Parts: sequence; C-alpha cells; structure tokens
Amino acid sequence: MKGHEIYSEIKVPLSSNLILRLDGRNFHSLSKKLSLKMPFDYEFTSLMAKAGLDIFKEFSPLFMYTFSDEISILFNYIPFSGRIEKLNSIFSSLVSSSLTLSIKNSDRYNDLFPIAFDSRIIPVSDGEIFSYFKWRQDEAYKNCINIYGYYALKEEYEGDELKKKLNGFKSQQIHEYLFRKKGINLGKLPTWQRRGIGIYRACKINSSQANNTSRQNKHVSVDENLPKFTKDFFNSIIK
Ligand SMILES: Nc1nc2c(ncn2[C@@H]2O[C@H](COP(=O)(O)OP(=O)(O)OP(=O)(O)O)[C@@H](O)[C@H]2O)c(=O)[nH]1
Ligand SMILES: [Mg+2]
Repeated sequence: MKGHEIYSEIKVPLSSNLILRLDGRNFHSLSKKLSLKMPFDYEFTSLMAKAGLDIFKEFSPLFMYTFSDEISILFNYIPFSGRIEKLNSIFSSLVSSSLTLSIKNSDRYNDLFPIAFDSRIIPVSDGEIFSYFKWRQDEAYKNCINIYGYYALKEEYEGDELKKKLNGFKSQQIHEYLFRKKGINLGKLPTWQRRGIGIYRACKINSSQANNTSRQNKHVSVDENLPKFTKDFFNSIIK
C-alpha cells in the first residue's frame, strides 16, 4: 500500500527561497463567536503573534510576518527536505494547536471549537522576498483602512445602502470621512494595526562598561513597530 502514498515525495523547488503562508479558516465567524473587539482586537492579535513565536522557537525561520488571521514564514533553509505534504500539514497544525490552546487558556473565551488554518507554499527568488512582504504589508494597510471605514459607516448606514456606500468609497475618501466625522487620523493609528507585526532576530547591542567593548546579541523580537518594508530592511534581516 505504501505505493499509494503518491504525493508524499512531492517537493518544493530546492533552489528557491521558501515562504509559507498560514491563514485562519472561517475566522470571520470565529471573530463573532469570540466577540473580538472591532475593528482590531489587541488580545487576539497578541495570541496570533504568540502562535507565530511558538513556530519561531521550534523552527527558527528567518522572518515571520502577521496581520489579521494570517502568518507568513520565510525560511533560510528547507524544512522536511521540502516535502510539501509535511510542510503544509505540520505548520498549519502547529499554529492551529497553539492558537486553540492560547484561547482556551485565556479566561475571556470558553466553549471554543478547535481552530484550523490553511497553508500554502510560495517559492520565491532572492529579489522577490521584498516584493512578497511588501504585497502582504500593503494588504494589511488596505485591510486597516477598509475595516475602520466599514465600522464608521455602519454607524450611519445599513443593509444595501451600507454596501453601496462602501463600494463607492476610494481609500482617500475613507481617510477624509474618518477624519471629518470621527476625528480618526489613520496615519496616527498604532503601527501594528497599519503595518502588521514582524517576528525575527534583531540585533541588541550590549555595552560592557568594564572593558569598554560592545557585543551584538541577536534576540527574537516581536516587532509591533515595523517600518514600511524596504529592500534595505530585508537585506539587514537576511545578512
Ligand atoms: N473583530 C475582529 N475580527 C478580526 C480580527 N482579526 C481578524 N479578524 C477576522 O478574521 C477575518 C479574516 O479574513 P479572511 O481570512 O478573509 O476570512 P475568513 O472568514 O477567515 O475566511 P477563509 O480564510 O476563507 O476561511 C476578518 O474578516 C475578520 O472577521 C480582529 O482583530 N478583530
Ligand atoms: Mg481566514
């Protein structure tokens, strides 16, 4: 019967960089069941980051990036010899278990059905690493503008009228509307809401006064104050 396991040896291209993206299944209904705060729930976001950190501790990837219900992972090696079934199943189950346990352990939530994530593999060349993460960070910002716009409009409109208003709104109009009507300046929102959260090894300079030397230690940082991604940002992480 072993011969029937026909997908088990399918591998990612070993010469590419490997990115894997995990996305929560049906988190729109989960957010309702858990009464997540709108438009952003910091506690939920922190638990997503913690699930990311669990993966980081176990697999030590190069860089991770999370916003909303998704986590992207960039590796500087190919785990499981690149076997696609292993990669997709292990990372999605690890993040699902981690988040399920965390939510169970937080007394705010009870009666939780086990959570699931899907997983996809994205092989990229060196030059495409920045393009990929810029794409996801642009998505995070778009998502931020849209949800603030949605919750502001919802206070004034409903049903078809709300849909029509939302569809007709360009992002600049949402900016102006939020500022004029609600006093919300999107540019001043917490950075994690606009740019997402990164998990990576960052340099920490330890100065020793005794011998006047400084040493660079790399500690794992959960960065809620990410800059706008640039090529230089990734060059500094990859080196
Ligand atoms: N209220 C609230 N909801 C959130 C938050 N973060 C993520 N979500 C929810 O998670 C959803 C993520 O979007 P999608 O991945 O497109 O939706 P989904 O329901 O998970 O659908 P599939 O991924 O296709 O299964 C959002 O639509 C929100 O409903 C948060 O901080 N607060
Ligand atoms: Mg989802």
